[in-house]
Amino acid sequence: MTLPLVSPDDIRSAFSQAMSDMYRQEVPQYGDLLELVANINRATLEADPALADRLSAHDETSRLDVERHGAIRVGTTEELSMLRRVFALMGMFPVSYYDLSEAGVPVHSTAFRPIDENSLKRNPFRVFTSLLRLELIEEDALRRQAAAILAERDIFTSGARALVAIGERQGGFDSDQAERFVTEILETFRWHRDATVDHETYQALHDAHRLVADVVCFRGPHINHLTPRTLDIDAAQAAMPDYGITPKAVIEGPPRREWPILLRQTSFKALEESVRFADSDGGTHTARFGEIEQRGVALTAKGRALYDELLTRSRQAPTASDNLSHQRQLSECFAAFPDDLPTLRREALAYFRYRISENGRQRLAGGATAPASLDDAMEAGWIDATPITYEDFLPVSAAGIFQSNLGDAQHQAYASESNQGAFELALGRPVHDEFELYSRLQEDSLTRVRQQLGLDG
Ligand code: OOG
Ligand code: NI
Repeated sequence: MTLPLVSPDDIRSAFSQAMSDMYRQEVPQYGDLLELVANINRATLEADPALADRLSAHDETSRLDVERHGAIRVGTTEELSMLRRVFALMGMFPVSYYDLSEAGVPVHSTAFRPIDENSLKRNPFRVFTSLLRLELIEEDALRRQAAAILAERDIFTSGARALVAIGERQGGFDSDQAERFVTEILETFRWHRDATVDHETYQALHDAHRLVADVVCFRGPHINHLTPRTLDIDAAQAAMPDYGITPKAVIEGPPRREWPILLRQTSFKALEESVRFADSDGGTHTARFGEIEQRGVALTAKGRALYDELLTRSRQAPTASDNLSHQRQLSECFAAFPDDLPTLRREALAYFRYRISENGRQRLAGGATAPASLDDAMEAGWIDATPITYEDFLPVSAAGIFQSNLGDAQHQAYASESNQGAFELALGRPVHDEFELYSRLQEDSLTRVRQQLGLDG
């Protein structure tokens, strides 16, 4: 007899909760961050009933309470491809390629996340996953040494490896296996204060780049932050000191808008933690930090191009180091970006989810005939269009987050090409294109509306 299989959505939810519980134990400030964000979200929803209605009409209120993303950094192609298999069993798939080498960080990355509508609604847990680019370590001997150290470790427990094989063979897990899977996989993300190398080796790798030491010198890819989602990041940034947290200087990403776009992020400085080296020497290492994000509407390729252009323009002006002036500067540049839903939609700058409005539903029930085209139905109020939430990351912001947690030393851009091909080879499959995913969500919603209104293609 075979037991029924548990939904990958349930496994992802259980894993995300277990990770959060573990991280709260490891980094008590993370608990303060959760409390701050819960308080801000409650106050924001109370002060803005229209926002509260919109979120609950789309079942987004429940996902908000469990929503977070984490980040890890791995050292080898085998580690990356095994993670891909692990995440697939939780319904998480690699979306987008991010090249951070341009920003002086020797990694390239993807984000594992759910991709279909119901899974996103249930729990959109994401993990930003970076692969160290050893080839960017200049010194031959050090590069070879780093590779040799990495070759020695296994970041997965033998139980985890066995369960992945079982899960793939069965096409999922029964509930007992799912529970064990979560427990075993959690071990990969745990913090180890014992480094695998002596102090001198750590220092040499650290001197090459602090990130190299972080990836190479420990037993596993400790989760380095878990980020809750706030509905008002300006309020969160302002409240951080009240909770004993010092935020990074500026909020990354677009400025505050009537209709938030993409992703805005802030973080607090990495903790300096004591570690023990293999030669019993003691020292410190900074790896883990805190971050808060606010998510807005996903932009089309056209909208994204405009975002990138305006962001580049704002960065050409002398950059302000305090957040208020930075935000003022940004807002001035972003005045050129439309900030009302009809224009965002008409100019195809953002993605929308369409559905029959309450009004349309009543008219249908009353026997009225729907307008002959979608545009007419839209115009006549039969259809609601709501922004589709951005589920991904922004490379410039990610670079800013990496940097503010790598100490204040600025790193030169690496003179290397971005290398999506090599990344996908390491991963064992191509990454999904985020624009295709959003566009499919939009198209699917339109198809449903057309069917309901009896309009043809
Ligand atoms: C990842 C930094 C990127 C984000 O939210 O943009 C990131 C890392 O530090 O490993 O998490
Ligand atoms: Ni992050």
